[in-house]
Amino acid sequence: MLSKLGTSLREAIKKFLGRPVADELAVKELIRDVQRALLLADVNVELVLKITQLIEERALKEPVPSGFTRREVTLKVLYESLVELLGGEKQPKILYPANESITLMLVGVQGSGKTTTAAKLAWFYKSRGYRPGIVCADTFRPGAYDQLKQLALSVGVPFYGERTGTSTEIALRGINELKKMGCNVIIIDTAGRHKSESTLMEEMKLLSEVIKPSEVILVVDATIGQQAKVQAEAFNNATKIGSIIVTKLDGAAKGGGALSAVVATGAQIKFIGIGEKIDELEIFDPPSFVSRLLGMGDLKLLAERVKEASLRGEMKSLVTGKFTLKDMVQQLEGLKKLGPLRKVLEMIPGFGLNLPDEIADVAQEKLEKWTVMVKSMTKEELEHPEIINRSRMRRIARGSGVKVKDVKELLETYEAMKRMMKNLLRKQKKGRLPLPFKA
Ligand SMILES: Nc1nc2c(ncn2[C@@H]2O[C@H](COP(=O)(O)OP(=O)(O)OP(=O)(O)O)[C@@H](O)[C@H]2O)c(=O)[nH]1
Ligand SMILES: [Mg+2]
Repeated sequence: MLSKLGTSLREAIKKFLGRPVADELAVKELIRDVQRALLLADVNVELVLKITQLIEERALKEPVPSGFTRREVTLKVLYESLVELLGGEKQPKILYPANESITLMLVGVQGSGKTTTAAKLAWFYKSRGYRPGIVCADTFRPGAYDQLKQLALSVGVPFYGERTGTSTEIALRGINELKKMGCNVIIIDTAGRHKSESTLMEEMKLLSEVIKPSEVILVVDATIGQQAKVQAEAFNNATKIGSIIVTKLDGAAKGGGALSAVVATGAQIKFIGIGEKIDELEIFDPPSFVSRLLGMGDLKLLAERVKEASLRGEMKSLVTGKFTLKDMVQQLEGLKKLGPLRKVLEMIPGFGLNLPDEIADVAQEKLEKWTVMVKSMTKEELEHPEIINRSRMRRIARGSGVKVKDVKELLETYEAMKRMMKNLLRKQKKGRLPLPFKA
């Protein structure tokens, strides 16, 4: 699967690891190799430039937490960026409550793999205890009915089709019949062949309006590379695409291009097809996909460890340091760099839960405002915020171009944070504090 891209990325990493130091030169060389690998896999040029520029910046600038090296931070950044390029960490919705009856309508151009995928999906859901059924709503291609019926038989799931008639009526009757038989995942295969592309789109639009499926799934052939974007957009204009299945990733030299192009449209890839056989369908999970691609299962782990270590560093000074107003603003800034604050804090057991919402959700603009306010305070005010009375507040507000209530809010947040720190310290003394603080 994407073996060529995998090989060239692995070679780039090997070369990078062989360098005596991970300096700017080495990072630049790695970036160039990654660029070449992605371009060869037909990833869009602009996309490649954007992502590699980001990798370079982050690899050279991100602080190296103690116990780690620049080399490891660079690999972590490379891993994270590739995951992002392929859709990030968001998990697609695959499983449904058993008491829900869902209909999945597959659409796509001819030969993209809809019929095969319909059978693969039936097999997937059947082996997870669902009761799938398949409807053939392809009335265009002679042989579509028999192909699907045969496949349904081999999977061992109910099939509904009619040799003549209109797709909308057949689909409606099919859904009804299969529901009566107790099916809870109904998969509808549609035509890919048509008089023209516009009549195909019209039929899909009509069909989706009539049967109102739980989800329209676009099936795209990976061998077309970045052209997948055009297809995704065209279908999305006709009927709202819920998610995408990319087929034929086995051996597709342009697979990386297809995946990233689809992701760039904002669509979510649910499954990938990796062969002609019925069980050659996989849930698409960018983190594990990238780990496998790079041939380093532990890269994901490394990324997490680096993140945790920098977090620990930030948190430690937050908890143990003399906690002034200035510290608070600086620390919050530091934490924010590691990711969305709430998410970062959630990673620390026992911390996320206690955190007041106003701190966890603090927006970037607010932090910037706070930074300016802190700069308008005197040294004395910073060390002893309790002396900040109304007139001092007015002066600080004027000096930093904010309202008095903003200054008040900063002070209140500081108080809340300080209280929480005290609690944490107390717990730490009692030895009840979770791991990150003990280090
Ligand atoms: N290697 C490989 N072949 C696949 C995969 N998925 C589908 N195919 C093959 O692609 C060809 C076309 O698949 P179909 O499922 O008939 O495609 P379709 O979209 O239904 O085509 P039309 O009904 O003509 O629109 C078949 O030979 C399948 O075996 C895959 O993941 N890997
Ligand atoms: Mg078909």
